[in-house]
Amino acid sequence: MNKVTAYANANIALIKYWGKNEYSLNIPLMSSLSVTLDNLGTTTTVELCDKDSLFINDQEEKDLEKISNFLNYIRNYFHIKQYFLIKSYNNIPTAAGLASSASSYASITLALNNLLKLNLNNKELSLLARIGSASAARSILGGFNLLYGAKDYAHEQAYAKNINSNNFDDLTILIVLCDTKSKKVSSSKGMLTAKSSAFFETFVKQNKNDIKQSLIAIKNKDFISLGKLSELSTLKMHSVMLTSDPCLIYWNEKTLRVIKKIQNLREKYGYIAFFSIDAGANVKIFCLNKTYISLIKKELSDEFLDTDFFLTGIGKAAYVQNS
Ligand code: 2P0
Repeated sequence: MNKVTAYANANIALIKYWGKNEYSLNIPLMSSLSVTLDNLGTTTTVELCDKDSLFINDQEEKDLEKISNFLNYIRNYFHIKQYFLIKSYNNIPTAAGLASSASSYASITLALNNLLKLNLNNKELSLLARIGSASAARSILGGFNLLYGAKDYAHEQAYAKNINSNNFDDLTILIVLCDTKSKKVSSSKGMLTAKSSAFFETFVKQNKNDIKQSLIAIKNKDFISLGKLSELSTLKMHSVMLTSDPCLIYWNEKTLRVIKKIQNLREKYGYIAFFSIDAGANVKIFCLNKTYISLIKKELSDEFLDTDFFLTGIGKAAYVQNS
């Protein structure tokens, strides 16, 4: 076997993390709670080669720093000497705050696990994927996941664990594409200045309770509580970004108009949806089921002409396609 292909879905955190306690190992300073998306992600083929190279959607990557750090970690940790040719295909825009790095590194991790016969279990896969990109730790798994993080955590403690979420099987997600270009400041770079915000400490301090309350809401199928906690987590994270030095603004005008539209629709129809925004301009809208999402999509399409949408739901764990 000299080539392995694996697929992983992207994920969106309902309770966000922003900031790391250790940057080379990507250990998050706080926990995050995410949903794995359905059919939106990355297919990666890995094969042995005489040097490392990475192609994303058939384009060779010139900046190999992130992938080299990851592959060097694997070579050191597992005492191997091989180099790799990695070809990834995203069916979502790359580096636009749509979690393409999560699905990329989860798929690369799984493909390497198979190619090198590492026989890692889910916890070990999640730990390893996190070295590539912290959010990738969550894309190894399907459904709802909790990625542990804290300011004193060591490598072995920061992995993602699946949470029972049968209550929300019908959760439907509409992604409104407000900007598909790659962002100017990556999440990794943006997080480096998080501590400069006066609000950062409060954001970190509230994380434990945000996670606890969200887990209770999921258990009780309490869509409104989960939505309120999730929206607030997004707004708290973006407040930190806005008040960091230098100031980080990932939103654009359309982002704000979509937020306002959701608020207006809630006034009209009740609490039928909530939003989430990552390190990018795109807005993800969560609905309890398909009925309301169709209504929301129609309202948004009527107002935001020439806008593309992705409709998705709860996705499955990463898997090997062929080897
Ligand atoms: C999250 N984000 O919890 C937060 C919210 C973006 C905003 O995880 O530097 O993929 O590659 O480890 O973890 C995206 O950043 O960054 C992310 P790196 P990561 O989903």
